[in-house]
Amino acid sequence: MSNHLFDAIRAAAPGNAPFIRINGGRIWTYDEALDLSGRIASAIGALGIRPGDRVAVQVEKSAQALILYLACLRCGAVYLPLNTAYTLAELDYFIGDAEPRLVVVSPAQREAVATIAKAHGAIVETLDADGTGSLLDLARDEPLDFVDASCSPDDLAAILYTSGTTGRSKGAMLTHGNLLSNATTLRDCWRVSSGDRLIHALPIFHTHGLFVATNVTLLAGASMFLLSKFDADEVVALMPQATMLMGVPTFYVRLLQSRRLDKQAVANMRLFVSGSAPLLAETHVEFEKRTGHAILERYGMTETNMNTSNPYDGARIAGTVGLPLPGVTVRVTDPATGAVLPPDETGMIEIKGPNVFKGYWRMPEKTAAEFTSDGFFISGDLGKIDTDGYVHIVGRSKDLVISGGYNIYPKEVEGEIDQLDGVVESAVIGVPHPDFGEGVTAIVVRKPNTVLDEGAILHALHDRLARYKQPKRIIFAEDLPRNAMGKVQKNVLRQKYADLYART
Ligand code: MCA
Ligand code: AMP
Repeated sequence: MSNHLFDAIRAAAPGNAPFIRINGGRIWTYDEALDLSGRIASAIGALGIRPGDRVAVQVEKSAQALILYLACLRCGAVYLPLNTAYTLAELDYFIGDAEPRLVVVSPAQREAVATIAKAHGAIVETLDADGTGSLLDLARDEPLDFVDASCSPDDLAAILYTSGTTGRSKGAMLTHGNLLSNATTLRDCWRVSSGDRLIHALPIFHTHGLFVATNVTLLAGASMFLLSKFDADEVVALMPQATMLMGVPTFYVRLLQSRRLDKQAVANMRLFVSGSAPLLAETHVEFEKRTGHAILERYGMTETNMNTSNPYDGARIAGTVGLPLPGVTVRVTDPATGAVLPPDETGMIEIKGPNVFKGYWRMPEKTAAEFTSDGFFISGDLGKIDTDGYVHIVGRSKDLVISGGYNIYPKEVEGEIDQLDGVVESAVIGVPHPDFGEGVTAIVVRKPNTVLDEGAILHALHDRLARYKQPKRIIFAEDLPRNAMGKVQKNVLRQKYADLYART
């Protein structure tokens, strides 16, 4: 019996060497982490979870939470991580759509989530930020000799929900083969080895923190400092003991605001990686000036894992996302005709390779619509490939805001605002924000004589939308600009409010 991804993780695990270092706390060796993953896998099996069943997990970041991910791989369950910022209303959708057999939440959430879970036929267990909880209680008495489920490259390892451009969020189905091939490629391209120590300050419910950071560390037998969240001072203080950092652009913007960041602080660091949102060229340039390190920018998506990366050796060019990864084909096509465009011409970025997902969970039509007839995934990102082969992202054809590395789907926010009494309509846009890259902003048209203000709208959204999706500003307007077809011209609004969050 072989388990495609976990066998590779096990083979790379350097026994008694450290895997997870909790800052100021305990060290988990590989042996300890793998032992506990076996016990949790056993406990999950005893709860009746079978290969292919979904296990939804909305828990704070901890070593045990990462070990739970490994446990799911080992028992062939499909791991479904959920942002801790999601409200109960959002959770209800994910649980209803994915139909997990087991939902793991923090003890404080148990009662509230149990009602939702029960309605969808799922059981609930708990895991707290300190690693305690009912799931770990069950795992404690399980034997160590867990037999891993057999999983082929095509079997599902995880479902990650991604903001949909039409309708609700879609579950991207990632296979063992997708995850193993991409992490192996990144490990090799970025020369990650057992001597590396990664500063892990990303959340573990998205591709970046879960697959890029964690799988690459595991497949290199390296170790990581697991931080509960990003804090610039804490990260700078750790650098002398670490060798790598992976982050979203907001990390680098905030690091540059720390006076402690200088050449001496980074003397032991080997690599700084950025992704999930565009890194401003000025951040790249300023970071290099201050530290001597050129940030390595790469480009990925939930559906595809990583597609391109600036080179480890060779020019890391500011404002580009680098070259297609080995085994991944990237092309740019004319959005109207589908014809492949020559270098330097801008069009739709399309991707093909072992990294590309299996499809959207229970949405065969949506899946088919996102692929070309020759099997390329249509990214929704607009870009070009220059004559040196570097990919440049110049915009998005999908209506999406990326704030601090989190994606926000404007339609979802507009839908919530439009439901409110006194609202005629709304348009949600992203405009430049000095910290988050883009700031979610709502332009709202009110009915005449309505006393609806910014505070009332934000209050109404509080229990409906995760905090990061809520507009940073709400602007009231008489009407929305429309083109001849009646479509709201968001580009006009983006231009009009471009300086809304400008540094003063
Ligand atoms: C927190 N807030 C945010 C965000 N994060 N608002 C907008 N956008 C955000 N990203 C809210 C908080 O709830 C808080 O609200 C207020 O903003 C200020 O919080 P602050 O303390 O500044 O935030 P933080 O806790 O420091 O978090 C900022 C962060 C964090 C460190 C940038 O958002 C983060 O870790 N982002 C990484 C996301 C990520 O991993 N993306 C990868 C997705 P209030 O105080 O009013 O309650 S994977 C992906 O995109 C693809 C596949 C790829 O290529 O990697
Ligand atoms: P997600 O929905 O989390 O999968 O986000 C994927 C999207 O993030 C991509 O389609 C891009 O629009 C964006 N993205 C990821 N990495 C980069 C990058 N390095 N530069 C610009 N955009 C990026």
